[in-house]
Amino acid sequence: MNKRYVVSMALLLISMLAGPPLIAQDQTKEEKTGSTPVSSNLRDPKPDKSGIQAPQKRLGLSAASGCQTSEYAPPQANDTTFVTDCDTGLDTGCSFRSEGPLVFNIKVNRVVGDVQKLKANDLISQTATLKMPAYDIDFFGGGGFYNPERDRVSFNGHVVPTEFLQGDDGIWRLNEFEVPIEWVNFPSDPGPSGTVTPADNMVRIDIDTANSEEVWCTAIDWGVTVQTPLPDPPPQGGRELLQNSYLAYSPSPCGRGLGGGG
Ligand SMILES: [Ca+2]
Ligand SMILES: [Ca+2]
Ligand SMILES: [Ca+2]
Repeated sequence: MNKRYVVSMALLLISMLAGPPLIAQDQTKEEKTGSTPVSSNLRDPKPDKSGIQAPQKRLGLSAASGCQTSEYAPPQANDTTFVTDCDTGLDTGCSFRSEGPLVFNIKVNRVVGDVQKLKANDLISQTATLKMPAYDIDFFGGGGFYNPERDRVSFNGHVVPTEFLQGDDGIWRLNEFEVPIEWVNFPSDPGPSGTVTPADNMVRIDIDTANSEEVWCTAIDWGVTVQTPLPDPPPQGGRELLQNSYLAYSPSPCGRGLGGGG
């Protein structure tokens, strides 16, 4: 047995033990996932003509989580935090422009009275915070072939100051926008024996505003508006103003001494 024969037998044995080449496995994987891999991030894949939905269309955690479709749980609602988790424009699956705009309503059920007066006396925050988890915002996508994803956010008809949703390919991102407190619709005072009718606050997302062709899709899980809670106890000289202006409606039974003198 010569030396060359031993070496070639050894090489044959090694190649048999190593199994099929890794490259072949990767190709098989890519063929299964379809034409354009999402990771290329040139554009979002659309549902094909057979009605089979693109991977992004199937959002959602377990059924046990109700309307929650992102990993961000909505905050607990209270008398300064107003939450909408289920609405027609929410939990839609990744939606393109022709499936939008995404519109949902945050109901505010707290009467505050004269916002300008409260603001002038530092008894209410200057701004409210609008929060929402947004899915798959390809803010840096397009690879030079298409404009990146620009989804415009409006609150009660006003475009929010920073205008667009932020995020990245294939992930949820919690977005926050500061809006002037005057943009928030509060319910009107129903009087001492009346019932508060919650005020509608409309959030609208115009999808993929930077491309003429439909390139990008997105989804929203929930929306929230938050105001800074009123000071408790009210500052010097503030109590009378609060009693006159910040009405008695409070779902919490603990009573903060803000009763509207009914
Ligand atoms: Ca994407
Ligand atoms: Ca997208
Ligand atoms: Ca939801």
